[in-house]
Amino acid sequence: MKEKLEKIKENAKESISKIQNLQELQDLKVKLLGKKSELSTILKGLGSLAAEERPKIGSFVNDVRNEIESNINEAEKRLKEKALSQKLEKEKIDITMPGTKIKRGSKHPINRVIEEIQDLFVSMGYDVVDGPELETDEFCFERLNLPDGHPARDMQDSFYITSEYLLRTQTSAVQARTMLGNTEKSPIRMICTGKTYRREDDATHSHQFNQVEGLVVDRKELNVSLADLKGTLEVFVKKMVGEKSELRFRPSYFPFTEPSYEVDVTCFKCGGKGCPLCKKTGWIELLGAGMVHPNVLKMNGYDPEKYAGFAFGTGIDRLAMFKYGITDMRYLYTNDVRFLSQFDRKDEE
Ligand code: FA5
Repeated sequence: MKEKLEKIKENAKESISKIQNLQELQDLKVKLLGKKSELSTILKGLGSLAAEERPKIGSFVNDVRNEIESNINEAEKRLKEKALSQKLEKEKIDITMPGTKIKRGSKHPINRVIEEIQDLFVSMGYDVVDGPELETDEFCFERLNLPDGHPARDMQDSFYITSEYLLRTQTSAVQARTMLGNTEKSPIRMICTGKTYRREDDATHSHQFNQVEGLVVDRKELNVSLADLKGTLEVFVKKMVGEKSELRFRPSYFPFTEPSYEVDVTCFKCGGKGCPLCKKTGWIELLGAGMVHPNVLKMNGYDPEKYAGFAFGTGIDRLAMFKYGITDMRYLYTNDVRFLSQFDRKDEE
């Protein structure tokens, strides 16, 4: 019997040493130590042995069992380590490989300029107000002293949706809305930035563009004057285009202001010497402005005997062109990443 057990032990040792994976080891364990194994059969048969043989053989069977178990445990440990190192080898990461660059978006130059304008005027105590892009003829023209048939309507080629509704041609529409909406008729100091639309399309004109409108209305005795308008526009333009730029007020015509001016600024390219961009004049037209027309005050609920105001408006796209030296307005709307990425975190530099 002892020989038989010795043989079982030796065979088990050899089989265990040949095992290559944990599943095979598990199957072998069942075969060697399970209920149907040779060892279990011997244990079950101990009762038929002579009484003096039984303890000796019993203890030998246990020794063999312990040894097989310890061989299995060792093999298990070895195979687990092997499996782990195989897994690590397979999942190895080359930390010296260059990473994938994640491209970051950037603020659109128009939005940068809008934010800068809003910050400046808020710091001077202005409110930032909004108005609809789909506007009525009433607010875009009539309440701005431009009745139906007025020749100045031809100055802005409009996109009419119906005979009553159009895509606003100017943010001046928000002037009328603000005055009319202010039921308390308290002083107004507001700017409005937003999209505007006209039937135009070339290097300096887009069918969709952005304007900023400014409006100040206060009691007449406070002397809201052209000097205030001039001072305000000087701060505005110098901040946006550069401290060295000078302003020139040219008498002009807008139906909603009287007197009206077009405001030119020294050419950002040649500094006023004259170049092809400014058509050798040294000046570039930037803004429309003037004192709010008494008719506009009256039509929108302010008594022109008691109130006075000034208004100004300019194209934000044109400001962005000056600020960043962009030569064609259409670049601003083609969404070309090669163009847009040049403005990546420009103002953080
Ligand atoms: C006006 O729109 C007046 N509402 C401005 C104003 C406001 C005058 C308050 C007086 C008081 P104008 O049509 O000139 O004015 O346009 C103002 C600016 O908008 C222009 O100087 C230009 O910068 C910009 N602009 C006009 N048309 C276009 C266009 N098609 N594409 C891009 N910018 C444009």
